[in-house]
Amino acid sequence: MAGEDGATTTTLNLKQVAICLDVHYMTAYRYVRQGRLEAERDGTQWRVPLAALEAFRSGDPASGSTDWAARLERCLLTGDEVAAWGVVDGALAAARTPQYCYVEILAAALAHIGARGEAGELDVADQYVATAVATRIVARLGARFRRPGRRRGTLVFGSPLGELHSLPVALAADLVRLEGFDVLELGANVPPTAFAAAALRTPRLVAVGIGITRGASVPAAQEAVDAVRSAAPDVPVVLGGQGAWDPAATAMTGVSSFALDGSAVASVVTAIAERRGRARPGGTAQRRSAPSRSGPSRPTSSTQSW
Ligand code: B12
Repeated sequence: MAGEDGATTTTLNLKQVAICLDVHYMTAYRYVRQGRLEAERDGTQWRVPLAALEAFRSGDPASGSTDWAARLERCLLTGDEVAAWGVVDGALAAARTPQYCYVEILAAALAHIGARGEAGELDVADQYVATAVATRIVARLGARFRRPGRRRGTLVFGSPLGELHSLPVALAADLVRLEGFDVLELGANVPPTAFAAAALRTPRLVAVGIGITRGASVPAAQEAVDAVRSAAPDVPVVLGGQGAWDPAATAMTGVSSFALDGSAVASVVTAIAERRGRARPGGTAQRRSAPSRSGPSRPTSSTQSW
């Protein structure tokens, strides 16, 4: 297609897109804001690649309405909260569950942003922009994880000193809330003493969950585990997050369960609660042995009786 200066152009502005699609300018704008039509920001303007317009016109599902994670990723990177929520809202309207939105859409989009950052395609500012929008999405979507009715006990969740990845713990906490548990969230960069104090003062405590996203956080996580163990020896400690995959995590002591991904979180916590429920009438639950692991270097999402 020829631009105003006669040169060949590979992108169109929204007015041109509206003409091509035979829709109002505002409709074309809405397609972009909803993430349905791929576009790049150029100063104050949106530019739509011709290939994206063709994909939109042909209804190609890979670039159209169903690739939620890719659409959300674009909105996260442009810092567009309204459009980002539009994608999540669209997924909910298409009968995707809140868990699906977290694990298959939001976490997938963030993982892809991380991979692109590692490949040098994005810079570190992109991660911060994406995080700011993702945090607001979690705040809005989080309400859907609250369940009325009988409570199954409380968990204390946080990330240890030096670990600044707070989003993964926030998502994990909501996934557990959906199962009828309450979660006291401490956030990120939490000192060992705060984990211990929270464990001591929380009624109906099921477990303490420590989240690490980097292998470098294993020593800090160990200090947190030790602090909880010495303050409240009977309380199970769950290690969760991507950092729990690190080989160094397999050498940690005092960890009763690992929850390595979003799909494991709820089942691991439920298994602990059920065991503790059974153990209570007969007295205090006792620690038995180290948690089971499988595979040469990676712990499985597993639980161990206490
Ligand atoms: C967003 C982000 C950031 C944000 C964090 C903001 C925040 N408030 O959380 C900022 C920009 C601050 C950041 C900083 C850094 N980051 Co960063 N970050 C990411 C990114 C893109 C997304 C993380 C995320 O939220 N994922 C989504 C969550 C939901 O998925 P998840 O982690 O798998 O969590 C699920 C399960 O693991 C489990 N779970 C998680 N936690 C817990 C806890 C418990 C108790 C339980 C039971 C379960 C559980 O349930 C979750 C729900 O499904 C990742 C990329 C990636 N692959 O994830 C990089 C990534 C984690 N960062 C990385 C790095 C290197 C850094 C920095 C060192 C440098 C940098 N790039 O800026 C610093 C370190 C800061 C520090 N000291 O901690 C690397 C880590 C590599 C490694 N293995 O060590 C990654 C993988 C990027 C990459 N590919 O290089 N980061």
